[in-house]
Amino acid sequence: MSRSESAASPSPPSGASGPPVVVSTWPHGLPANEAAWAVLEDGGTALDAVEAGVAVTEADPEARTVGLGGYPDRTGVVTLDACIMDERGRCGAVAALQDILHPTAVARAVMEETPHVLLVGEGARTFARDQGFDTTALLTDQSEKDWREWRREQAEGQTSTDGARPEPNVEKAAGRGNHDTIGMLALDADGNLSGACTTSGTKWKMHGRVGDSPLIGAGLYVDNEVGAACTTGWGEAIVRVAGAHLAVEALRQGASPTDACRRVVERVRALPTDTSDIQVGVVALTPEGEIGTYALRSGFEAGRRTPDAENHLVDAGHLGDESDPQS
Ligand code: SD4
Repeated sequence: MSRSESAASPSPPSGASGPPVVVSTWPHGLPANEAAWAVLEDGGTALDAVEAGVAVTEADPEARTVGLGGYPDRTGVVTLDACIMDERGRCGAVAALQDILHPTAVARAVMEETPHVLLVGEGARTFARDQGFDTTALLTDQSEKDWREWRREQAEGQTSTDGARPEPNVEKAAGRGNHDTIGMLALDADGNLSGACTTSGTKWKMHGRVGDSPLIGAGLYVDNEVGAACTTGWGEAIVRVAGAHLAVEALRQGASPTDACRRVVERVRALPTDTSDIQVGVVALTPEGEIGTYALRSGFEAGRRTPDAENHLVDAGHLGDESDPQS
């Protein structure tokens, strides 16, 4: 038995409840789920539900790596990544987008109004403005203060630019920290799946850096026949295993949603790079309404709302790691 198998935590129950269902990453997913649930309960589509859900987090200045109030990059600029995908395999995304409060809505406009999938940087911003999106100053006083503090520590040699690499885990008690990306998956009453993923990325990232979150197949993938998956955590690792697509393909091969998510983090663990100081979390949802979630290490939770269960957090199973004090 391998070290990770012997130390792995048990898989949490994820039973199918039937539609509608909404599931999302981290504790801040709970208020986002409520907004998505209101759409689903009203007979709305999964696509509308995920857009409405993640918009709550995008507008929340306390969610420190999503939208308004997100940590800036190392030049002090907040840049946002987001994507959305529906039951027909349609998808849209934006990356390194500045000054727009709801990047997921812009991603949806890319999907619906252009022949493209991904717009980046100034092109994405111009497109958003052309589509009627207002500009918003995304750098809050708190984020600017934190950035100035980080720069001061840099100048004093207390941290290196490796500060752009995330701490291993969330500030679990507060549910806030360096891993606040929201990925959301929904199943509507018609049995259709959609998903969205939105983030300001890792804090103090290089200007122009794009993570997994806006990349279809890495941060999000939806296949109405077999299921949907979204990811959170250190994007460079998730991109390298095409995390969300990997989970969906595992579902296609007959894996349970929990096992499908576990396969992703096992592949991350097997990367030929040091993964001892990163976190990766994965969530999957099937057309039957069964959810699964798994993480590289402890501390990852998913918010889940079903017809049978009020909005609640599900503790993800995780691979064991004796070097991780929190595992
Ligand atoms: C990124 N995956 O930009 C995002 C960050 C994240 O929870 O998910 N944090 O790499």
